[in-house]
Amino acid sequence: MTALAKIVHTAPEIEAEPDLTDGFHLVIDALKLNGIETIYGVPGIPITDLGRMAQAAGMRVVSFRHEQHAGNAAAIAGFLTQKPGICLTVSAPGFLNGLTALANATTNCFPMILISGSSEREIVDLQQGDYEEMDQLAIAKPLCKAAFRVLHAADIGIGVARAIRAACSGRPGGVYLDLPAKLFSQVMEAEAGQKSLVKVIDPAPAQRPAPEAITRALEVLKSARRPLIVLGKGAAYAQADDAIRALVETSGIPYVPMSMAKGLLPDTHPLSAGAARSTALKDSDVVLLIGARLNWLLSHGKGKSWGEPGSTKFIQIDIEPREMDSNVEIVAPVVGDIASCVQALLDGMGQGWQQPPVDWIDTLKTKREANIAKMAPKLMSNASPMTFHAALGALRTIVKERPDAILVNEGANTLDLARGIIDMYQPRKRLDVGTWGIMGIGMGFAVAAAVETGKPVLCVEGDSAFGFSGMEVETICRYGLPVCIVVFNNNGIYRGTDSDPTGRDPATTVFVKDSRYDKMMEAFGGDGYHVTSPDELTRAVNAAMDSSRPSLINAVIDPAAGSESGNIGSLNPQSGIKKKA
Ligand code: ADP
Ligand code: TPW
Ligand code: MG
Repeated sequence: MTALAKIVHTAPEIEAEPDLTDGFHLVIDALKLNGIETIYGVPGIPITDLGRMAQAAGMRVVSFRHEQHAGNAAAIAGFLTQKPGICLTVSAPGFLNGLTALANATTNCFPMILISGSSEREIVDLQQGDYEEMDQLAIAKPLCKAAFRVLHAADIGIGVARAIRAACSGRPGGVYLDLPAKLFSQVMEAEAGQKSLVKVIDPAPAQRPAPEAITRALEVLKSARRPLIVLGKGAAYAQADDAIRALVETSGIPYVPMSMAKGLLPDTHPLSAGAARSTALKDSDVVLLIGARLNWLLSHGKGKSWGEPGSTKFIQIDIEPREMDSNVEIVAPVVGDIASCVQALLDGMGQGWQQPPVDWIDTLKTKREANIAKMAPKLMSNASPMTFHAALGALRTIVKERPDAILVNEGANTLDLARGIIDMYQPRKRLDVGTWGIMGIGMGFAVAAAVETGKPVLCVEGDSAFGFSGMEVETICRYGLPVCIVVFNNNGIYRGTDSDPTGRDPATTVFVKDSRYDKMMEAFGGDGYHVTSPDELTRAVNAAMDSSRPSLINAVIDPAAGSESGNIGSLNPQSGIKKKA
């Protein structure tokens, strides 16, 4: 049989079959053609082979334990690299697990593509109960920037190209790409397949601001007595680091960084007003927003945080024209990409630029120094159990000594206090809960930060926050990533001291007392540490980071030290029913 088959196959009169390709290979080729080298996901029908083949084709495929964390990894990969991060999931439940991350990416303006396999259209549309049946495209649409479905292998190139362009151009965001199971096995001629692929040229084209917008902005800025620059995570994303630094230093205008913009200029920069934030916002008369929205994080640009109504004029640089006037009037909208807009402002300032009045700079400097001095003793406390401040004082020194490490941070007190206490020195080194204040980004962000940058990662996690993605310590161990997790273990959410008034159950905000999160890391072969003092914490973090091994430090924090909701307790509604005296 074998010999005959061979003869038949090699017989000259039989035409050689053309080389073939299929949906699986075309998806991989389309991503690779566009410089995408990493996929974050969870395997299963119908995308198991896609992951295998991508790995075989030299792509990095990072398999998670839950899609939400793979999605968060993809989202932050997008933020760090300006290329859309890819998350790959199975149909309905896997897709839904990834969707939270896609919506969060869109909310934060991170470019990301969620690629999900889906069930048979004919069955789904007639609601006949297919395996993991769901109209995924319809569900994704309102939650992301754009959503596409590809039905024919010949359209994969265009589908991927559209997804990339939608994710990266203008205001970046999350894109959903629906790939029905049948697509993957569709076959076509390899040559035609290659020709159908599209390399996206200039996925995020420069958008230069109108010259009159720049003139207007400079006029307003010149009129200021107490000007302020607010740098947001859009400014960090834009990778216009040198131009932004030059703008701050040439203009001599003090700046306040939003959380993920910390480090764009070092927090120790003389023009940093971060430690005098309240005074800076309240007393400024002209504010230049660069890649920061006037949302809740900036008190919507009005109210107590901003001084007398109408006393602050806003200039705003943003790529999204509809962002202008979203909360208050923007007297000088500058629509364009941050690199071009900042450069245009710098060019317009020219030689004769007048620095802001000295008394304004001095006011902020005095306030900053007073706030730093007030904080200093708390950071040095050796009390046992540790306070948040004492533990963060130790970590602040470590980050100063290791400025290229990436800091991932989530929790309530653990987040708000770390943001204020830990100075950052380099751009895009602080990754956190972003616009939604979402818990659960920790391990996904940590994995992608390590994979995309090759730098060491330090995660500072509330014990509740860590629990949202804690199972991914196995992923961190499996891939051997240089991630050091510090769990601030105060036995609960905000505090570990609540009790159920009826005495029946644990309070809703507390966890098992004195848990040993370090043992979770040891379970998968990583290193666990258990510390109760700032000195022990310092030694453990240094040892962990020197080893470059997956490590988890269980840092015991005083259960009574935290406050409800961290710094945003004012957003917590209180019962309208007054208690009887
Ligand atoms: P933060 O939370 O740090 O204040 P936001 O997420 O609210 O930051 O704002 C980021 C803003 O940056 C968004 O309005 C987004 O449109 C904008 N943005 C993102 N990338 C760019 C870019 N390259 N050029 C201009 N604006 C950008
Ligand atoms: C997806 C609500 C905000 S902060 C937090 C929760 C549950 C945890 C705070 O406890 P933690 O920090 O991490 O121990 P600490 O230091 O104050 O004790 N679900 C989601 N997102 C949010 N924001 C919540 C719930 C929340
Ligand atoms: Mg806690």
